[in-house]
Amino acid sequence: MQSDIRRTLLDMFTNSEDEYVSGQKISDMLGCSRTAVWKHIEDLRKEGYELEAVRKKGYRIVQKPDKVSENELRLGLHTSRIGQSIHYEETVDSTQKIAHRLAQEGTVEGTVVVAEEQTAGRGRLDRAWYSPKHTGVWMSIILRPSLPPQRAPQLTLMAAVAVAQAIQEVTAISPDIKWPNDILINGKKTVGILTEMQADSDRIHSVIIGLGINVNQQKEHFAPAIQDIATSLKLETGREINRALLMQTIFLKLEQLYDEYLANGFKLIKLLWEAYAVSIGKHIIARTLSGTIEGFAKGITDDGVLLLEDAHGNMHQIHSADIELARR
Ligand code: BTX
Repeated sequence: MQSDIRRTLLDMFTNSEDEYVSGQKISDMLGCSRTAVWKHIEDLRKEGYELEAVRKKGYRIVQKPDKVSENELRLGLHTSRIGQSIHYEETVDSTQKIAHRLAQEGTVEGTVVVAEEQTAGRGRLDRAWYSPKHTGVWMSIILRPSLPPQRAPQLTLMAAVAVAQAIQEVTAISPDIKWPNDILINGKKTVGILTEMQADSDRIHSVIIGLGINVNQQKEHFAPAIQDIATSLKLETGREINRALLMQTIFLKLEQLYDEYLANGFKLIKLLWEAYAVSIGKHIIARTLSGTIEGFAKGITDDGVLLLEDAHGNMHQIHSADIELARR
């Protein structure tokens, strides 16, 4: 099927929500015969869409295939920027790498790079991120805020809130956020966020938010080294989660928070972040590149920096670290 016909059809089904779309309407919109409409519907079925046809009413999509390609993400997408441009590949080394190149080439804000599998997914500090095929969401989102680079950490926290809200909406589980970028369920890592940017000394050109979300993995899908520290949404809910729906929900939450952030600053996002945070108001150990500090996590600053008070009452500002709860 031609991609513009597919796109018009999927948009039509999106705009009609759960209503049936009549064969006549489709044939008018596409400017083709009713027989051709039937053929296009059959093509969608072959791609894995489950379509219901009811006499005198028309067609309705009952289920879409569990892929995260552009078609599946377009059907039901309600954003105006984030996710409007999708770069999809079956297998990549790292979506961050492709996103960096697209950002350099001037791609539009809100462009999303997504893959079914990553062979060299990256975490922070060049750690590996396991991204097995068809089981998770491995994507990079490009934003272009006109801001000084010091404010970029706020965008990591914003992304964490958007993902936490989306998980809550789709699965009814309220996840925890561990500063700065882990999303945990029952103490196990479900999401990792890697924020990188292209900037000069006073202005951000683009921020690339890499999101790795464990969605439908079973325990044996995880490498032995992380089986005890990682979990997936399926393991926690006991049911398969539609990855495209989860992504669309993230796009919408992120766009709403980003608009709020650009209009009114970090205030509301900080409050929302604090409501999900498990690491604040507790004794923690922070491992930074320059050493380990133990103390009481007082909160985050307006810049998204972690404030840690040690046993001598000294206050430390932590910009980047791995943290864990101290046993006391
Ligand atoms: P991080 O450095 O906080 O976490 C990396 C650590 O997490 C690893 O050292 C390992 O212990 C553990 N880990 C690795 N894979 C998984 C997994 N699937 N689930 C749970 N724990 C795991 C977090 O870094 C940032 C990860 C961002 C990944 C996204 S995916 C899309 C984009 N492309 C890309 O290459 N990276 C980002």
